[in-house]
Amino acid sequence: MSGQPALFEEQPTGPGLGLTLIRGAVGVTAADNAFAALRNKVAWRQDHLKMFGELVPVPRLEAWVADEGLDYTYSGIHHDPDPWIDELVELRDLSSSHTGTTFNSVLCNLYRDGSDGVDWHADDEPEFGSMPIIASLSLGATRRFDLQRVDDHSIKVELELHHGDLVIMSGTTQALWRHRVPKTKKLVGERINLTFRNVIPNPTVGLT
Ligand SMILES: O=C(O)CCC(=O)C(=O)O
Ligand SMILES: [Mn+2]
Repeated sequence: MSGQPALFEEQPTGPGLGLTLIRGAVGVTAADNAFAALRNKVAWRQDHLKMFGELVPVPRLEAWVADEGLDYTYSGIHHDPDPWIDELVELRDLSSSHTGTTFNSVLCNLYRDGSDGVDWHADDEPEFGSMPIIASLSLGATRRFDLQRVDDHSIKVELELHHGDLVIMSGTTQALWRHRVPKTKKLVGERINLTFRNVIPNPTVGLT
């Protein structure tokens, strides 16, 4: 035995789906340490969504960490980024080594229990470009991750994401598919998910 974590690569397929799943991209001990550090150090905050004129809390805690000067709107709110911390830099660079691309930002989600989740959506904001490569790293409790074609909900992929698994979404995944982490009645512990993204800075900035 080499002591290296076992890497199992899976490639779920579907029309227009660009998805690679690397099981155990982060080994168990490193994933345990990363979870504990991020749980403590990330400035987790509760955001709210406006629904039918009322502000409702989103069912998870979030943080947006990025290079200085980038900004982003999520959950309907415009955010200035929090600064990078060492553990996120390390996981960002590990994710980059799997995609062969660089990331200048990460959206961090903390699902406290089964009543937290994220509803159907695509990460298709214009600031990510038309065919974004997004690397999504899971730490902590196992949760389901569902994808379905936007134009035909019967075309779907359902995955269980475990501690240390890395999902890479690319190509037309954000344009033609949507994804979610469903709430569950099962007793589940805390889960942290990091989605590394590359924000293309506003191209008009600096132009005269
Ligand atoms: O928690 C996950 O696995 C997915 C999170 C997600 O889709 C997002 O942050 O945009
Ligand atoms: Mn997403």
